[in-house]
Amino acid sequence: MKLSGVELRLITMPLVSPFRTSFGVQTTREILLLRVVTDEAEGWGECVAMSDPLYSSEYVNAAHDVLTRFLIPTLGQVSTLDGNAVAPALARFKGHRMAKAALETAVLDAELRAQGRSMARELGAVHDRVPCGVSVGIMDSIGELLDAVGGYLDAGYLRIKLKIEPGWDIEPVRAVRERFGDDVLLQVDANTAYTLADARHLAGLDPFGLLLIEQPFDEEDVYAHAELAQVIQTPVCLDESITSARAAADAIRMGACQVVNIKPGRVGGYLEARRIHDVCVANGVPVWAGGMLETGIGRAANVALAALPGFTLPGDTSASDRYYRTDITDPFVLDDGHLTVPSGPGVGVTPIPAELAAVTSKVDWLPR
Ligand code: OSB
Ligand code: MG
Repeated sequence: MKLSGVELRLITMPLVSPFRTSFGVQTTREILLLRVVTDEAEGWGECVAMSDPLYSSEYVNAAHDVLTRFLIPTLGQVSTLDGNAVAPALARFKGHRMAKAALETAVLDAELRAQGRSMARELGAVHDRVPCGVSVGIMDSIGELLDAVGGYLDAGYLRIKLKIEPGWDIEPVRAVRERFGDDVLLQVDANTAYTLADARHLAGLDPFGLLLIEQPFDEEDVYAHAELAQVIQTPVCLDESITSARAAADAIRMGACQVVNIKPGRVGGYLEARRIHDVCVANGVPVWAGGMLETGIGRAANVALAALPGFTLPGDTSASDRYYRTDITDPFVLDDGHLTVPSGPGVGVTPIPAELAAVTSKVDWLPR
């Protein structure tokens, strides 16, 4: 393919309810969407960077800047463009994986649409639907948490993930177990809120039969997770620390993770995400699909990835209405706790022009 240009579009979507994690509270989601135009087809990519650099060092305006000044102009120099050509072309620019992932995904989507192939088939999906979990934010009270969890279980979600932080950890887990029983698939996510000095405290989660504890320590503190794994029974899962297939291989070898959360944005794209899946499968490490409050565009690709054989745990692949009253694509709707893997060309969904226009704050067109 030949690149004609890239449209960068900033949208702001209100959340159905505030989402609180150990790093902050969100009431709206600001998102950078890319539309890559080539001589053969168009493709969409959703950048998962958030407004502020609190989950990772990336943030929306930085992604916009690096794409505009470096990544897109460099891609314009690639003579035969396809999904596989993107990462090598951009490799000399350090970091900015979320920005790179969005661009690679949009190019891959264009390539697949031109060929009439689906992202699921391209990645190696083996299921036509995937089981879904939900990420439940930190609440003001245990009562409010139990109402929220009860609502999600009634909606059919097959796994509950509780966000935790110091002061909101053992008691909410105990309360959910007491109210909903030991059969609920339950896990926790600390988003780096603890240090190794909290190891004894975190061992207090052991009696509750959790599937895993996700990223208790700093992104760069990989070895501390290996030490934690020696003193707690709950399996340790990494999210923020896994920035590449190489990082995953190292963490596994170190004993720092018994489970891996795979988020394509965090690792530079779906092709690297698939390599992480392959590394984990080769090491007998189960994986699951994380999420970043995606619109239908990003969600569609995540659901395709989650249909690979190594994704043996339900992911954060929730329905659209977990976060958004109105999605910019046809909404993903839970069916018996599952989402259907899109089978159309590319990611299989396209923004609805009117819905997209309603949430757009800025559009930039970068010709090749
Ligand atoms: O750590 O998985 C995380 C959302 C934003 C940033 C980080 C995380 C999350 C979630 C929600 O837990 C995932 C989702 O439902 O999209
Ligand atoms: Mg996480």
